Amino acid sequence: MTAASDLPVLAIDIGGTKIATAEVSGGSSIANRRQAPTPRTGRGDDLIAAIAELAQDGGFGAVAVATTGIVRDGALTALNPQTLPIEDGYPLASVIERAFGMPPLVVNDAQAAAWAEYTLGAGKGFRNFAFFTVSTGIGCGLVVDGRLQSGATGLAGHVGHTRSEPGGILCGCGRRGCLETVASGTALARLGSERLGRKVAAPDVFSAAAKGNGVATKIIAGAVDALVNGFADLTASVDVDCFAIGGGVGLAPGYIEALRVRSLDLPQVYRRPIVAAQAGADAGLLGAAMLARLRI
Ligand code: BMX
Ligand code: ZN
Repeated sequence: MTAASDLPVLAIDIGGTKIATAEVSGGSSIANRRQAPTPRTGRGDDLIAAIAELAQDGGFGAVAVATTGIVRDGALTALNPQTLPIEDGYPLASVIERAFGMPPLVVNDAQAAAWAEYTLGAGKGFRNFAFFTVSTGIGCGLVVDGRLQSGATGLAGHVGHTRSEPGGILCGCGRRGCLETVASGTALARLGSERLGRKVAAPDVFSAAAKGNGVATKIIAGAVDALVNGFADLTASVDVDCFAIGGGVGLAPGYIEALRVRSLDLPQVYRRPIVAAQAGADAGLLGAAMLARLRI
């Protein structure tokens, strides 16, 4: 009989824009990666239906889920329902267990990606490490003194919801002026659409800036400034050794360089290396699979 630890892990990544599934073997080898748009209906069961379409069932040693939102005792709640609308406390772990026949490991997407980067990517060798995904929302996973932080309620690392702009717009989490309202892909699309006078998505703001559009350049500079100050706040809180950046916006050409340049304006005491995440779009899948393996 094959031991559970010899079989691949079915890894599932639920983001605000897309859902991915893959089989992860031997720690970091990915096969059968599939992807589909996230059903943004607000119904958790529609997420499960989309996952069931993507993933085979059977032949796995474990099931691992990385998801946007707060994970507490296997239940999922959106901190910002604009990033993923879902009913509060959706029992993700028990519904996945019913669908796939085994209790899954469920973890926040940025926390999972931070673990992957810390273990085998950009965070290797650091004791205090932060991974930021700048995508639909802004996620952050924190490793402090070698331990992944999730907190008693799953909230640890939600730096996207620290205040960036006093008196700024209302965030979906209920606070005003969160970093996510200024620097996420959603924020860039909103600010771009407001200020460029046409409906645009985040990549359009980057291409307009690349063509020399001053309004687009200013929007991106504002986001970069907000993020770099978020890094400084976090450095002041837990003395982060290194920041790794992922996500569709974070990995846009020139973005990390812009963060580095802006960070040079910070007082020396707050400056830390800013590097690209190495696992790219697979970090959430890999990190969740690794955490599930630790449990087998
Ligand atoms: C939001 C929050 C985080 C998440 C981050 C990045 C929700 C639904 N999500 O701040 O939990 O890590 O977005 O999410 O409240 P992504 O979907 O952009 O990867
Ligand atoms: Zn918020």
